[in-house]
Amino acid sequence: MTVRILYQFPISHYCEKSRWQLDHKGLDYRVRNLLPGPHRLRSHWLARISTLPILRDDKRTVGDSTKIAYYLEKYYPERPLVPEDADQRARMIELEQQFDRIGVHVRRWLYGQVLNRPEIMDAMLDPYHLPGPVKRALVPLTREGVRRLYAIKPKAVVYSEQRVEEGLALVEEALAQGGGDYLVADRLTLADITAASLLAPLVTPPGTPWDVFDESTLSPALQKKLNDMRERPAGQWVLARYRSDR
Ligand SMILES: N[C@@H](CCC(=O)N[C@@H](CS)C(=O)NCC(=O)O)C(=O)O
Repeated sequence: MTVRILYQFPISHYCEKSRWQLDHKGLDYRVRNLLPGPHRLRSHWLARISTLPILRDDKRTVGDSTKIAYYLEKYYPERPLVPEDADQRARMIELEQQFDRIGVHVRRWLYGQVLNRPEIMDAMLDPYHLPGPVKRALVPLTREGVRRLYAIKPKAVVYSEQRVEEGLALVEEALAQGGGDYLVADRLTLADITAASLLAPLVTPPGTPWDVFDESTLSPALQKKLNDMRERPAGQWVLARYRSDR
């Protein structure tokens, strides 16, 4: 039997991208949640990188959600996510790369708004069922680690907000060009999974790891911003993809 393990952080939208693809293909896998920070020992040992997701597929190990994506398409071609048509394929590859870059800005902008909220640290640390004193000791370390690692600084957060806007606009342009439910073809592709999973933390589809806030407790300005994102066509599209394809 093939041993297939996805090393991940449950809250990571890049890990969600790989989970979605594995689920779409109906491949059996187990997830192994690594503790943020110490995860680097394992990730370097497994794939010589510091980020998750990393997929172990029997004897092969692949790190990075995009590399995992093309690896899975190559070795598990059933329910393909790469179009056969050459023009559509080229467009899909381009969009996948663009949304992959936007994912960094989604993360920075959102952490810029909510990193101090306890729900974020709960979502990051609760999967590990740590004893209370250990969790309490890790909360400030993890929060400051995230702040440093992802450059959660006022200027950078403002810049990321613009890039998030561009990401949402890109979904709307692609949909207007194609005229259907999907970004490049008349069915789900890797571009859709990448865009929907990397934008999902903005619109928190029900049941996803980002659905952790009682939004009425957020500032009125942030509530309005999140509502606007959810209501515009790109936000509605992400929610529709979660309802129909996830
Ligand atoms: N390009 C990478 C990005 C993955 C990524 O940024 N993962 C974050 C979590 S969202 C991570 O592992 N951060 C921990 C670190 O950098 O130490 C991919 O697509 O897999």
